[in-house]
Amino acid sequence: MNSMVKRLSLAAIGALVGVSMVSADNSELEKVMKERGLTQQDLLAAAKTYTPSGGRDKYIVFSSGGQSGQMLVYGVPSMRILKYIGVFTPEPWQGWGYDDDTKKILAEGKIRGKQITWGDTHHPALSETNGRYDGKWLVINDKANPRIAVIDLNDFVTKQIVVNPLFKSDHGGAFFTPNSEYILEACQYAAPLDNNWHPMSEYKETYRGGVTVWKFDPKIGRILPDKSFTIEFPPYMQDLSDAGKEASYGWGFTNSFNSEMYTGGIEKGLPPFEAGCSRNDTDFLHVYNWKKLAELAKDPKNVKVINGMRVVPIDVAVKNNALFLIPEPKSPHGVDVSPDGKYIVVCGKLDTHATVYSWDKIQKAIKNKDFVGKDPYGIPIIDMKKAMHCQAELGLGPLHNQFGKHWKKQGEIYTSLYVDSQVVKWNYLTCKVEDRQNVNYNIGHLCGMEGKTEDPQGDYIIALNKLAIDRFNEIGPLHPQNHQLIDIRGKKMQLLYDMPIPLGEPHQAVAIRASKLKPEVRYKMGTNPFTGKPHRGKTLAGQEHIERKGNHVYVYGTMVRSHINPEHVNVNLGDTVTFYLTNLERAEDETHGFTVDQYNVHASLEPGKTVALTFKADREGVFPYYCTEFCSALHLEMMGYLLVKDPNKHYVSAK
Ligand code: K7E
Ligand code: RUQ
Ligand code: CUA
Repeated sequence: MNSMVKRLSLAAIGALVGVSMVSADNSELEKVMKERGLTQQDLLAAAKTYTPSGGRDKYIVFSSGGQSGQMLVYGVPSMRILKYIGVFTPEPWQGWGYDDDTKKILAEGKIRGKQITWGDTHHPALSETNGRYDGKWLVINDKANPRIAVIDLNDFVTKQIVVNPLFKSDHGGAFFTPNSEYILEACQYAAPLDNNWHPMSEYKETYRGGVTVWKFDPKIGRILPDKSFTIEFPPYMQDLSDAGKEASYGWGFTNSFNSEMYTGGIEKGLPPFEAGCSRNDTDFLHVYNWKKLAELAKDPKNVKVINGMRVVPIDVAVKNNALFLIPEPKSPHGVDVSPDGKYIVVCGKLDTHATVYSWDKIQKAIKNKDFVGKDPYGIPIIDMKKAMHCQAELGLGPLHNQFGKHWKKQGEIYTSLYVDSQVVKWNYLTCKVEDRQNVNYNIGHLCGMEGKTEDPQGDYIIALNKLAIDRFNEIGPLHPQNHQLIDIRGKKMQLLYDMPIPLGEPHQAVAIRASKLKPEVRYKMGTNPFTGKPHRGKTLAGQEHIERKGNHVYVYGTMVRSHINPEHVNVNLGDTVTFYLTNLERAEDETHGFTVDQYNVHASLEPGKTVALTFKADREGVFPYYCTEFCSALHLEMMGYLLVKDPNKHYVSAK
């Protein structure tokens, strides 16, 4: 270890950790530092992230859970994981996918009749009012099975899943427009928008990309599919998107790669996709006026309806000056609009630059018709030189951007470099690089504190790294991902903390000030969280009973420390059984869980919640049911029996 550790002045440590220390503490601190090999820098980092018991975080991060199809929630700067949210995938603790009401939400995500039980979540977005996070709703996309889910930040529960009826994969969403009027969802891999077979040889004629503009009602927090539409794009492969704001309000920006419209085919002796897709020096940034297109889409003359969704064809968008292309360096990935909407920053995986476009210049170019031609689909291509503000030489593999607090005067922006494994701080007004921070390793997205809103908070950047390699204890060939917290308050960035993410690849995360979130701690008694209304099975103390309607037995039950009422339920083999259960607790965090052994049902009953569990009593026998949360000293006594009797069998009494 270095000599700095050994000979660290005690006064310096005191100053560092911000306490005046008595000498006994000093020797203790020195001892710990020595034992654990900690440097002065480490102590400072610890002091910046350590949160004493009962402490709170300044920011809350909502991270994609990648292939888990879930989301995770953690605090900053402590980097403590607070919650997993079941979204596209069953999550047993929350009963997500194991009780009737959550099964219904998961079933909304069926694609052409098939229940899909996994998701590849990429991009979460928080609802906005005037371009600022309002802390009400959270949405996330599933790339593999193009769907958008809506999560209610009143209880952090998924309330809606909407399937894109046209795309076969999506990537460049979900992104809210500045007043949460719409959610943008861009296609990724071009495919026929209908559900029919079309050969690869007809790629240019029948394969398409696009952006679905989902109408969102911020009052009720639901996507309204009937009021949504899709803008047809050529069969370039669309990538990330961002919504314009302030100066560029009403417009959307979506990157694409494969402007070659390459279709591959090694079996035909053609180069593989990755070679064929990146032959051109430039790809296209799609610039479209969603506001105007939303108006146009109201007239049936302007749309074709495919799989029940209105689609604005390319020629209609072009004719109405609502769709343009701008060349961008090849293989672009992230596109991020500055807080005032005046600049659009594009990063290309195969280019060492970030390209800054000026919205002013784009508008002028459109007005003066500074086009270099049209693409094969008739979309005007804006002259790149006329639209560009500057280019910054950043390094290898720039992917994504986030804005800092001093964006306005100093153009403060942070960009991830995938190949170089760095975060670069630079100035998007001058295109000058200011600082670099190595990360471990191969960063994808980075997450600023409200760093993509009109009001970036600065403070921290989180590097969302793809590889952890040697950062943690060995746990076999599959490593966790590594989220690294970086302090950006000083002139130089300082790496503070490594957090392993063992859930899936969290492509993107969004952070909000914790003070903006006001979640409930209990439901109004007997609530169905998915309707917000009293549950059909709501049962209060004294109302417990069992009802039979034909072959269906309904149990109206309650749970409260430390009793399940009723305690015995007798049914016949082959009956359908529905347990309605209400948690009568008012005390914070007095959650009960409920299962019937061997029947694959489970529910989480937070205070005030009513759940429904329906299953077929298809096996004879005696099945204990019990509370699955250790809720009191008499928790193990919180149980009962389901007795399933075969009515056609003659039982001999044992007595
Ligand atoms: Cu860069 Cu899907 Cu946003 Cu992964 S994407 S990193
Ligand atoms: S026990 S009901 Cu092993 Cu303490 Cu958990
Ligand atoms: Cu209720 Cu254990």
